[in-house]
Amino acid sequence: MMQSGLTVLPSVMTQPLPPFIQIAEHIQEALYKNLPVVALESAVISHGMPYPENRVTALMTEKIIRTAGAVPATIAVIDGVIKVGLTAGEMDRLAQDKNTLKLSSRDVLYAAANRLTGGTTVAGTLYVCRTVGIRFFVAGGIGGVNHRPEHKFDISADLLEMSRSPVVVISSGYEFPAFFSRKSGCKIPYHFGDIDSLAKTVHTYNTGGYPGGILIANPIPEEFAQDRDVIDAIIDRAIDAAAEEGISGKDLTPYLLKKINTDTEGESLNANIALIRHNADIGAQLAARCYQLET
Ligand code: PSU
Repeated sequence: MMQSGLTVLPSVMTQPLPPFIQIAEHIQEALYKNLPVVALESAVISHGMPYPENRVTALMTEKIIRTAGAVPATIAVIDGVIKVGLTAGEMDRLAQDKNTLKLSSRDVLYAAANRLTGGTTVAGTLYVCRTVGIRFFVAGGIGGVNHRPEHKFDISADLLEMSRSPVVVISSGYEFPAFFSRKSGCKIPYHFGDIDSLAKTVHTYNTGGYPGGILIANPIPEEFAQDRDVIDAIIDRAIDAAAEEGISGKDLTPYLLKKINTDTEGESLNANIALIRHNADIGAQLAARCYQLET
């Protein structure tokens, strides 16, 4: 994973960044001082939720991370500049402008080269985290393998990037916990009941030279969890509709989220907001605890 603990400064401090990557000053300072910085993706703002819930949730998520003792860093590409930390105006633009792009890892530098604007997916955000030395990252959901490969075999770049980025990702899953429901029927290799035991293990990976990332699958809070059979049937119908309309690739997840939200009469959006907030709280506490263990 990342090299060993405290003595290692993030790569941002040891090599100059190209001019098209800009880190907000307070985040640069936090990285320099080795304070816990937690990245946030922005495709969830541009493509994952409707306005104004997307904007409200993004701001609230940053606040939760601050309250839990870490520094939030929302990442996006604005007019060709890869921004680590957004201004309120930039956040507004991503939330409201319907023409922004959804940027996976392969797309981020294309957007930079061509002065485009877009929200970064988990994969796109991980690429930036790796480049600037951010080690913790909170997301709502990750991309996965299309439920039914017979329609169109589709594997999200999120999975590849997580395997090769030395970053701890806190999300409510795709498999294991299954995003809207707390269980998926798939087994998870390790289970942690509290932040301290999780932090000890993450710290050991961080200092032990592990070359890949760690995915922390944090189940959706009980009161917002959907009945698995009910939500699976709704998701199945949405996948069928997508296949009928010829929707695939990067358009699939936004299409499904929208359709599932309509079909659950807004309940899935409430669930999505609740789980992101919960992930932000757990992720920031974990980052803060891991940084304490390093000092
Ligand atoms: N799942 C959600 N909400 C989201 C996404 C996934 O519940 O907003 C977004 C994330 O940005 C994720 C991306 O990284 O979709 C995955 O898209 P794709 O499968 O096209 O890689």
